[in-house]
Amino acid sequence: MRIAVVSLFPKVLDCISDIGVTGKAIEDGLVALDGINPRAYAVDKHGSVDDRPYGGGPGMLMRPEPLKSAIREARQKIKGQPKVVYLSAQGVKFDHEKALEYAKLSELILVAGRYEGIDERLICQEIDEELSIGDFVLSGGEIAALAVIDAVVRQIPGVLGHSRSAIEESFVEDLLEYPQYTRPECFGGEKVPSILLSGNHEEIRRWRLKQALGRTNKRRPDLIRRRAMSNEEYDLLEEYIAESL
Ligand code: 4H7
Repeated sequence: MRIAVVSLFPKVLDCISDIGVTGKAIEDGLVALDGINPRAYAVDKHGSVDDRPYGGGPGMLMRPEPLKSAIREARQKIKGQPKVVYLSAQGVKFDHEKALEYAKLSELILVAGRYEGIDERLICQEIDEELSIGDFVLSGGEIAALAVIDAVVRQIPGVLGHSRSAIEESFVEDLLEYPQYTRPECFGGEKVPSILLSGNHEEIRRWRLKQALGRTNKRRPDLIRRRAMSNEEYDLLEEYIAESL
């Protein structure tokens, strides 16, 4: 997969190209990541990339000409038929399903806005989808782009090892993760739940499923509601609720 990020601060890409799962995916040649800076395509002698909004009001907007040239350059650079995505709080919500959808693409361009955003005509002319990583405001689209790249790259076949892919499946099931423990057995006066030391794999599986159901029900009732539950799961959730009263 070839990914280009159009940003006034392409250096932020170092955060994911140098380390971890994303860094390894690039190293292994599964992902190519490029930053394109609109500053390089400024049309005036001062290199300005912002301007005042028509109609007045606070703040500045990104000038459309350098941004359009940068997106065109990104299209040239990564070739193929890229999906062009603009990160903004006005976008459709990014989630696991979207990550799977994007992971199937072979070319992706992410446009990170600064100032108060971009000219609406540029959105019409160049952007295929406006995408939001959540209901909050960021100072720029870069951090949203990084989050999307990280989540998408993990879903590209071959990026995660087999055992890690299996663990990943859990969110596909619409459940939050169960609590986890490592050594020492007693920490800050609290013991590891004894069932996890029992070696009884069937009981451990049931305990973990029960915890996952219980905390999903408590923290994300929206996820529980849209989920079909087996009889076992229904019983385990009932037990969890009864025990937490
Ligand atoms: C587009 C338009 C994404 C992008 C405006 C980006 C939240 C998300 C941005 C703006 C983003 C998200 C610029 C408006 C900075 C606010 C202070 C960049 N914020 N900004 N202003 N939820 N900000 O995905």
